[in-house]
Amino acid sequence: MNEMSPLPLTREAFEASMADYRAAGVARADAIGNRGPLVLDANGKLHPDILAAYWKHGYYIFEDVIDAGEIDALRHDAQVMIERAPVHRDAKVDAAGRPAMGLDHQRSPYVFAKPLGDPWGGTGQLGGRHPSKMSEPQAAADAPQDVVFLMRGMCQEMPAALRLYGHPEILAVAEAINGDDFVPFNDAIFVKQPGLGGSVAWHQDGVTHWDAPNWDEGIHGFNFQVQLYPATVGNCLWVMPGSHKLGRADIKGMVAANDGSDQLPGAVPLVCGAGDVTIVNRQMLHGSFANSSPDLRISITFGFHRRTSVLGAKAALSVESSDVYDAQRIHDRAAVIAVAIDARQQVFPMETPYNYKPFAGQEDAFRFNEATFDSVIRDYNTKDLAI
Ligand SMILES: O=C(O)CCC(=O)C(=O)O
Repeated sequence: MNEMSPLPLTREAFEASMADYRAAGVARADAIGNRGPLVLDANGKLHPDILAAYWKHGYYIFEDVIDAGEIDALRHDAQVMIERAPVHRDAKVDAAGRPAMGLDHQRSPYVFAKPLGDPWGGTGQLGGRHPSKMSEPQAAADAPQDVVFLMRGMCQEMPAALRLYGHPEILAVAEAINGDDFVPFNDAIFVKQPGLGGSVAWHQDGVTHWDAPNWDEGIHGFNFQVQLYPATVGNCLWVMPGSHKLGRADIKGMVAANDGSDQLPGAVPLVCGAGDVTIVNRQMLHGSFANSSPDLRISITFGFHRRTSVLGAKAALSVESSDVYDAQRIHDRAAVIAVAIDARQQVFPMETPYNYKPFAGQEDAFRFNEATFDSVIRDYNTKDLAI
């Protein structure tokens, strides 16, 4: 006899089922702390206590890094991208009937999910790194067929995001963690619309270096998330503190041992204000639940690696699988940082620009202008360095 699968929970029942888990997670996060201002010393280096706290727990929340004016510009540009998305995943026009954004991009900027759905859990997508499916509460009867879940290509389509990519304090953190020859990974904007946003099943980001002889807790790099709106306990990212040190997690086994529930014990919610910036180690076990809350979350996510982790590595995740990352490929993708630093400087001339060592002395060749937009920024994400 076939077993009947349980009916999906209503939004209300799903919210109720999360209440105790959320309260316990918040208490655990408060006990750990791991949040505060982004403090650089007189030489522009990240404060060693923050760095130690990051390596200990695998994450850190920097409070109030991006000011209100910059957040407004980012919200505006993100909203334009959302409005210009194809009206559903197979459409060529947006909701207003205009040609959708990105039809001329080599990689489509948009990834869709079903309302409150889990597009990756239990599938082989992205190297099969999301082995277990999340709860999928019932969406409202009038929910759209598809919702924007991820947006890619921000440095090409969002002027404010290109400037963010050159943010001096953010890049100082990347240097502190990965060394001054750090290199980019990729970027993606997670859009969690209220009552509609999909879940991101529990996973670890890194896929290539788990069995490397020189494996350590930093070998797969880390991701920033810049929060454009408050990230609440009802819609935020959850992480498992310390899991970046433990090697590959048996996620299916963990869910099975938890009576099949995706409310994995020990995790903490990364509750943030707008303008806060998180760092999360790419070896951390992390995920987010369907956004049944009334609050929008938009998280601009971009990562960086040690150069040694990437040089000579074979492509993984959503990068063309035949690619091998040689010095030229790294240079071409890292040039986005150099151009972003100049794009930022043109708008914030009073700020001291970040000095990106791999491009020291080449600044004039990588000013932000029409020529470098075409040669460096256009379709830059076909050169992502995913591992
Ligand atoms: O923000 C989220 O909901 C998911 C983020 C995530 O999975 C990632 O950055 O790898």
